[in-house]
Amino acid sequence: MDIASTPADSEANMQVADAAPPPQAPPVIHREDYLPPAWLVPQIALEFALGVDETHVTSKLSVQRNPAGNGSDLMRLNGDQIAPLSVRVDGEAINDWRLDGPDLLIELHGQAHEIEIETLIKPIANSQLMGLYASHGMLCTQCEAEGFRRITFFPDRPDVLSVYSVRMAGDKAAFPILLSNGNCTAQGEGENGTHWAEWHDPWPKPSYLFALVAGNLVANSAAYTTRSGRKVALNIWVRPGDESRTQHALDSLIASMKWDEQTFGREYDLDLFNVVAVSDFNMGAMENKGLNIFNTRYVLADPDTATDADYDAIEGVIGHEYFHNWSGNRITCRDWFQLSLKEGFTVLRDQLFSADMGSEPVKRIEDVRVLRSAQFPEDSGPLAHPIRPDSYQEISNFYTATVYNKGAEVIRMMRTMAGPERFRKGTDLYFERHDGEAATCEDFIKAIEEGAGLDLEQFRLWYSQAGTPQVQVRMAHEGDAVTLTVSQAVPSTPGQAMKQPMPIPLRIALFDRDTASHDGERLIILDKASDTFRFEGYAKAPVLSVNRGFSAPIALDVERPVEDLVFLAASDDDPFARYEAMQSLVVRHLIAAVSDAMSASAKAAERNAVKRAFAAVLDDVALDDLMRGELLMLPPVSYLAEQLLVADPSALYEAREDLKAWLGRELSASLRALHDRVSAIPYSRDAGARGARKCKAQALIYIAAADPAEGARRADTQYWAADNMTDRQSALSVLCGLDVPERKQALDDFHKRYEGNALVIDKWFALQAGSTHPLVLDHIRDLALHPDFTMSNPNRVRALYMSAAVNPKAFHDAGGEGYRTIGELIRRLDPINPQTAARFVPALGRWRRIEVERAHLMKAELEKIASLPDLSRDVREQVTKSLG
Ligand code: 0A1
Ligand code: ZN
Repeated sequence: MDIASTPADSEANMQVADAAPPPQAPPVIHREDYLPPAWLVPQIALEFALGVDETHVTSKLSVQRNPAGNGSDLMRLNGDQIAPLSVRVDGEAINDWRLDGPDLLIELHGQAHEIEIETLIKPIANSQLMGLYASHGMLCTQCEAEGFRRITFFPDRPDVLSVYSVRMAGDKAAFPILLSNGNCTAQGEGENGTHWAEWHDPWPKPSYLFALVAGNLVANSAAYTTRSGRKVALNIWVRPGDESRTQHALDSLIASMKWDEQTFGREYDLDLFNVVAVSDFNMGAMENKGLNIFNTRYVLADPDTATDADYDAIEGVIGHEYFHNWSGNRITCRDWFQLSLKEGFTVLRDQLFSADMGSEPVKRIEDVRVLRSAQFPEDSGPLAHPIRPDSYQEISNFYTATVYNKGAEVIRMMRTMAGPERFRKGTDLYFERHDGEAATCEDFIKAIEEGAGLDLEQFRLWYSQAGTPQVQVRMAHEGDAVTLTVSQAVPSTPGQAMKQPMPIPLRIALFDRDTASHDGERLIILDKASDTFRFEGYAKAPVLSVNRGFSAPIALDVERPVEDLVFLAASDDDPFARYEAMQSLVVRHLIAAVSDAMSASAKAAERNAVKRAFAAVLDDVALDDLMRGELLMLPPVSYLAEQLLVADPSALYEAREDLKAWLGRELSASLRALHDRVSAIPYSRDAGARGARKCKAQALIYIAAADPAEGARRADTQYWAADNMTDRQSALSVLCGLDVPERKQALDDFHKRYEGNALVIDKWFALQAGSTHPLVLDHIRDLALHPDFTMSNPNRVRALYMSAAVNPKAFHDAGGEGYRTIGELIRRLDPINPQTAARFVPALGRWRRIEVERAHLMKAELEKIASLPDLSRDVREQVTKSLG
């Protein structure tokens, strides 16, 4: 559909229609149909008379014909569930406006006009949490992607950039703090206990970056001086009582600002940077210009209530939103198909930042783990799409692991091929060339090509082709030469049956078996369907280490003896490759365990190889504990299932549990010694102590799997002795999976201890719903009826139901109870919060890759959802594609 054009409308002067439009398939929007807007809005002045029940909005737009537009006299102003109270053009009330569905159309004949529109909105009734909504008496906005149109009529598309002036007035007691983008230019007292504030943002921005917050908030503040000497006031705003948990967020913000100056040469551009934490939020956080709005989850932390992983996530998300100031705000997206332009690049930036702040190898492993468990399944299922999609029905459905995480991997490959210095030249050129513009992925690629001196002609396929490339590597050794035969196949995905070969950068090393060393790493680029690479000077067959550092986001099939994997797991000098060798050993063993393809003795030999590799990790004194903890983690069932065309998730789950218990028994002495050693290390936030806690959690898992009584004893001791949430949570997680009396005592204590702290009560729900307890489904049913459960808070919904959906024991229960639970959730949540409801569909959508009996049950749930007449566009799109 032409997103800028104005379809002919015979019903002139139609006023707001109350009746719902007849149900019809939502229109499909195509990337290729992009047209520049006919009208631009260089300036907008907004006035808000604030109230939780009703907020009155007056919007004054200065509009101008777009010289690059199609010359149409019709201006389309998008709306969503709003009605105009009045419309004025150049000061005169007009009534020849009309509605086209939810949008307002106004005919304009001159070159430039002033338009004024009044609307009335009801924040308290806004359960979708898009637009202006109420949360605990506070008012806040969420406008990305298309929320601004729920506040006022506007060309709500990212290529319309405006300078915003905002005035807001409201009851001072209810809303003592009034915030918007940019700088506060004036404020004062009004009548009857009201006050007002005016804000001005000098940087033109699209409507999705508009933000407003009004409420009772307190700030943890600091000052930051940029490298060119600009003094910036920083504030982390939270509800009174939460301020003691904001220091880590503030420290992370300062670190992000410094890092972006040093690493990408990017400096902040306003005198004020506000972050507001809100407990009702659909996503993680939002990069509104100068006024980031965050889910409390990514702001609040102290050792008693937040785990080490929570601390890391806060640092990463604070960095991510801050980095958007350049990759997203100064340069934004021309249209939503270009979402990965800002998201893929910003994820890469936040990954590099976190790596620099902590352990680079551990961060890399964590990022790959997320990619494999969230993005690989997406890429091989019915919702697969390229990082730059070609079409969508509801853009909210495209805030995906593909656009974000694979998007980051694709840009990381450019960086690998260019090297960090040349890559930086490319990003410098991009920022310089497109500053102030709404750009495209193609603009980014061209800037990197020119700035970094790369030829990315064929590489562009990574933007247009979906699916994880399957790469096969075979090594032959003859005389003193090694030949690698490398081939690729990009699988078919919906709408893309045939694929072309893509350039795949592979970092490789050839190890000497005796000295456990290699003669230098090489970068080879496979850009054909199949190719050979020859290396001379190897009298003995070396051990191949390939895709080091996960240099390409691919699935690798390397034929090599199990002994080579044991060797690499113990000796590879690339920490990622070492981790990868461990994972490959486990994956090989578990896939063999659920298939009949291998003899019992061969299976036992593979299992012994896993044990030897684990023993080496436990015994290696040179290894730091953060890395040790990482290497001890077993791959999740979702990743194991990816290896099979059709999987029986319960069989994989059982095999994984069996392996855990067997390793726990076989390595019992070392695991207990590890748990004892790390338990003696006192709490601190330094890497050594964090590593100790990670190992403590892993050791406990294996000990409990092997010997539940010993596991319960140790977990119980750890729970009650804990002086931090990391240890308390890892102990409670183990107790949750055991049928022991200590379980209920600890769970009751946890609830009582943290009553009133929503984020910790979320953990209480998540731990139970994600547990391996035999009665986990009964627990989930009871938790849904718990007085603390509510469908109106996305964090709480995710804590209970997302934990259930990713828990193979609960979700894939043979009787179908797990599928019914998630199906029912989607049906009940859709009318309340469609965006969050739609996020649960992909779990059921994988039915084609699941064994036939379960597949029927999953499909039946999808069909039941599809049969509902009033489904949201969000859920409708995901369900239709999942069934199609
Ligand atoms: N741009 C944000 C993500 C985001 C997208 C949509 C939202 O609507 C509820 C909220 C946030 C980011 O990448 O952080
Ligand atoms: Zn982002």
